[in-house]
Amino acid sequence: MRSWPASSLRRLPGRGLPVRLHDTATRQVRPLSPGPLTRLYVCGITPYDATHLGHAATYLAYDLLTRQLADAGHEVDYVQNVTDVDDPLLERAQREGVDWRDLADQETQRFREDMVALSVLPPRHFIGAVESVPDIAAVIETLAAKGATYRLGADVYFPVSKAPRFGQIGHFGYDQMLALAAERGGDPNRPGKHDPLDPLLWRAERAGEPAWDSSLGRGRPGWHVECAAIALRYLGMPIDVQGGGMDLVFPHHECSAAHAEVATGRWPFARSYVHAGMVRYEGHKMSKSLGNLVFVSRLRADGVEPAAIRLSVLGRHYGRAWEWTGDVLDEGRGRLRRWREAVDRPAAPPAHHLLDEVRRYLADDLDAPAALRAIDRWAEQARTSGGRDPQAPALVRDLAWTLLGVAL
Ligand code: 5CA
Ligand code: ZN
Repeated sequence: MRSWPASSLRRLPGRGLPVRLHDTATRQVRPLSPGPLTRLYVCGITPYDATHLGHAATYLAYDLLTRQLADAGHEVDYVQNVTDVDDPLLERAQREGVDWRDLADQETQRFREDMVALSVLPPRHFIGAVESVPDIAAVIETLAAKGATYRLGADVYFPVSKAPRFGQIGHFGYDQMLALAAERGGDPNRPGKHDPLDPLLWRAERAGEPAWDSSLGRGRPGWHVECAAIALRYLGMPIDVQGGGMDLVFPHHECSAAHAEVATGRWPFARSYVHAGMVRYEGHKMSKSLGNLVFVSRLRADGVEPAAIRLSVLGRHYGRAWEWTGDVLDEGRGRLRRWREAVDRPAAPPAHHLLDEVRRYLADDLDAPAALRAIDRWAEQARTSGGRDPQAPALVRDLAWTLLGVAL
């Protein structure tokens, strides 16, 4: 699939610090220590509705990560998928009487436009499930050759008993895993499964559903093996970071990692599993299935500046859940206005120390709220006591753009 255009970064004096991130599997904030090339895989959208603020917050978290890695001198090989065939997309298309392909194309395009507006750096590879069907089928064949598949009717399942580390990413108890699988696209109650948690690898063709020919028979791929196959094909193992929202810890990331580890006979699939907190709205997780959504495109159409949306989101730590409200947006707008007033001055307080401080906070598990407060203090000082450094406004403009993606 086509990715979206990148906006260019500006060079900052000095260099960013090594990044530390919270890893769900070890439950620790740990150094990433990637090689010159950082391999990042982030789970992308299922394109049946427009980008909401929850999606935006998740992609902004990895955008922030990409910016810090680039500032620290790493090249980032970033892959993001698009689940352009799956149950919720097919159900929505059917309900609205549109072709599922048209719905997916249209919503994927809207997502690209929202990402460009929000200055989110593009993945190097933006890969759909449909274009990956042969790669996915190949991974399932490898699993079959290793005895790690079984048939239920014409469908193909993965026995979690073949994955020795299954459960070690999310650390959930068995009953919790059952409940989460039922809630998030699994079928624990289907009779005949070896273990209720076994995920579907290949769904044989059903009347009225899209299907592709493969050595497994005509059908379509399961969800978790989609991400395993795309990550293996475009990045290889181990990847440095597997990213996505907290709702993907189980079963999605647990199962993708299990597929990849059993297929390759190596582990870990990812050195770090990094998860963004859920954005809530009106008291519940913002979600397409609940319908309590605030769309990025709606805010933009209402005249809200993307930089204000970014600042609103970056004012919350990526790893924690938070609630979207009008106050959150007002805070982002107010901040943007105060920062712009400060950088519009001919001179301001020196900002080299501020750059160090912002780099330090962002390298420490992407602590954007602390970085924003540091810039607030500098802007407040500029307002109350002026300052005499004629280069400082340009430096703050550059650091806000390059490290935070905020155009001042
Ligand atoms: N296509 C799959 C991943 S392979 C999927 O989960 N698609 S999605 O459209 O439902 O979500 C896209 C991304 O946004 C995922 O990383 C998901 O974890 C994240 N996300 C969804 N809802 C929220 C929310 N309310 N807050 C934060 N992130 C969210
Ligand atoms: Zn995924």
